[in-house]
Amino acid sequence: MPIMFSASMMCADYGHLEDEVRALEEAGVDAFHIDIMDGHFVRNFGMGIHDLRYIRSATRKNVEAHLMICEPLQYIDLFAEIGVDALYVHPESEYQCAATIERIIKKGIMPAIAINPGTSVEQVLELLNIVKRVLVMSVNPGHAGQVFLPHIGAKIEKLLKLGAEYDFEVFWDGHGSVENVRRYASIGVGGFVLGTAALFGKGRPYAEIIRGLRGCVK
Ligand code: S6P
Ligand code: MG
Repeated sequence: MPIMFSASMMCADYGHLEDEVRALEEAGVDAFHIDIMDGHFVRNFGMGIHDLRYIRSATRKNVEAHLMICEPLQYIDLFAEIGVDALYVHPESEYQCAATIERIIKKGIMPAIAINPGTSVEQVLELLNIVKRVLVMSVNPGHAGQVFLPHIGAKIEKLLKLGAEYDFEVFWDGHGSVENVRRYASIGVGGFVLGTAALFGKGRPYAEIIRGLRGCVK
């Protein structure tokens, strides 16, 4: 399976969002990653519904929303109406995460969880039965441009072993550097969210960067 690269749009240049979407599409990113934050679940305000709606209207590529918000169940229908392809919810964000995942499945959206550096595989084990993707946060959620926490390597290895048994893919979010992409793609991580570590603000064309990343995961 080819490795999937998602562009973390909170790192994009908002003064030229349309150009950014076009350039990233032409560069060959597989999906647009939209970080939605509510100022409670994480101490930041990331992207909002208007950003998501615009990016959805601007591309035919997959659009995935990473919900860093408290109690996301009440908003799943809204995200379905906007037309997202995948939804990542945090099990830490509500008591009945399985019910939220059920709702996501019912709406025909790819069900996925994102797990914080402080959350163990054992804490989310039952949810692995009903999700198709697990996004491992290698930084605490809320901000781009952080240093990654190496202890998540052991969690990734555990999840990769369980992936075949439970039928889900393992993706990476947070400091997706060239080095981390090379290393973790080689052991089975199927996709990476790319922010400032590898893709944005580098002063090089996105197409050249994505070509380089694809070259290093062959
Ligand atoms: C963090 C968010 C991420 C970041 C992305 C930034 O809360 O979920 O999607 O935007 O990981 O990447 P980088 O390379 O700047 O750490
Ligand atoms: Mg994210």
